Amino acid sequence: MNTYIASVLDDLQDRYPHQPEFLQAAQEMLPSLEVVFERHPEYRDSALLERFVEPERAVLFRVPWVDDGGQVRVNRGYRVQFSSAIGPYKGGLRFHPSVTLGMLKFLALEQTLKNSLTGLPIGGAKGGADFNPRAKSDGEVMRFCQSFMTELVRHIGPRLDIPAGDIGVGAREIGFLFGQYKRLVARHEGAMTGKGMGYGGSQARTEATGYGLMYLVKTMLDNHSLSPEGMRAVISGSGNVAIYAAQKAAQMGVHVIAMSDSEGFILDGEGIDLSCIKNLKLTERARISEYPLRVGRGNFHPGANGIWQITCDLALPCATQNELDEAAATALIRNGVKAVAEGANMPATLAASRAFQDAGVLFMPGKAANAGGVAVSALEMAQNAGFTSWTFDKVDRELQAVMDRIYHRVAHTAARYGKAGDFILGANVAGFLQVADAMMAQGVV
Ligand code: NDP
Ligand code: 2IT
Repeated sequence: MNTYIASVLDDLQDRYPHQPEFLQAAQEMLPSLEVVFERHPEYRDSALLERFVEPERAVLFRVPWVDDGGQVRVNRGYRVQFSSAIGPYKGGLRFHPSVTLGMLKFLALEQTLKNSLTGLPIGGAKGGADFNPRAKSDGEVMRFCQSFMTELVRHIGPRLDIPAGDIGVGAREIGFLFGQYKRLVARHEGAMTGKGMGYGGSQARTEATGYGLMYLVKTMLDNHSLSPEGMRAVISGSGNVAIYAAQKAAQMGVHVIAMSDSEGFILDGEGIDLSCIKNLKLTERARISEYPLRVGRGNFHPGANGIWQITCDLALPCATQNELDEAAATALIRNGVKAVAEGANMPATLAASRAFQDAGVLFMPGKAANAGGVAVSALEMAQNAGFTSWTFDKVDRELQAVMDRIYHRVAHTAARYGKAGDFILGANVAGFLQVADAMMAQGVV
């Protein structure tokens, strides 16, 4: 590795030893940029990489709230505003007990390059709290969201920073958060995306990440003389991304035979009954283990990671980071997987993604594959700013066009830098170049 990049990575390791996910994301990203720094010595002269790897701003705040028993609880809330080089800060909020500043720095760094890849004018951010919405009443979730927004409101706005959903933040949470935002600023404005259709949301935002993932997978397969039709797919997770990836996959003739949640996976050789999954996970907030009882077929297996032992053509990790390790990758390769595309952010470990590439398996990293969600968020911002709303078909067409452009941008960049087929390098370089050029144009800020 080039000594400049190695020294920036070493510095990060010394400074942030307690932020393993952030270091992992930097280790995946920075080596790809070697080819860029060889061609652009001026970047180094202006310490571009040292500036790029530090968030422009990160806020950390306490979130006090009262549970149904009258007890006062305290969580930690965050917003990491990583880069505003190409547009206002944009990225989701995650509510999960595992959330830390380091995790959100990794997600905000990924988001910065992802948002750049969409070709839309959005910078990168991420936020959230170590709050677990599971098993909380609607009233408790509402009070938590109101307290969280009472602080966050100082840091966001339609031209400043526009949060959205992520793990643990869906339609219910966005509604409560937006309601409190509106009450505090006394304006109905597009400071959040993923809003409900009746109050400023966009058609197709709910479906966008999963649908976009499958649009990009289809383009990738088409460009390698393959077709999704008739393929068997395994999709981890059963949340927003996984459900709509499964729905679009089924529409494309893919047989989705397995899905999961954090406790285990279901295998149904006849094809997953998605209406049952939607009822269980979205409406009832129940466990996926109930699926076999409800539909009268399929089996539940405890342990989420076992899903990667299933023989399939297409593997779509759509749950969380580091859910697919090297052993899982080896099993998938041995069982003949043809393509892997990340619906989640960094679900494959570094060793797993290298194993796929070494074995000649098509591998598309999350910052390209799951960019459809934030792309439609940007379209929601455009609709809000224009006081208008577009039809489902219009948004869906735009989404398909964005995903098609992303695939070609990633593939062409990899080829242009002498690494045809290396979509990790293609995505990192293509995403970085636009941010870097914007930073150079704006001086030392
Ligand atoms: P949801 O909260 O809707 O669903 C998350 C799913 O992943 C659930 O099935 C959950 O299981 C499972 N899961 C969560 N944590 C773990 C864990 N530690 N181990 C195993 N399984 C886990 O989130 P989303 O579908 O929105 O997000 C999924 C992934 O996609 C995340 O990586 C997110 O960052 C990424 N993403 C999301 C976008 C969006 O628009 N929502 C856009 C782009 C990427 P359980 O029900 O048991 O908790
Ligand atoms: O990881 C992601 O891209 C998201 N959670 C969506 C972000 C957004 O602003 O729509």
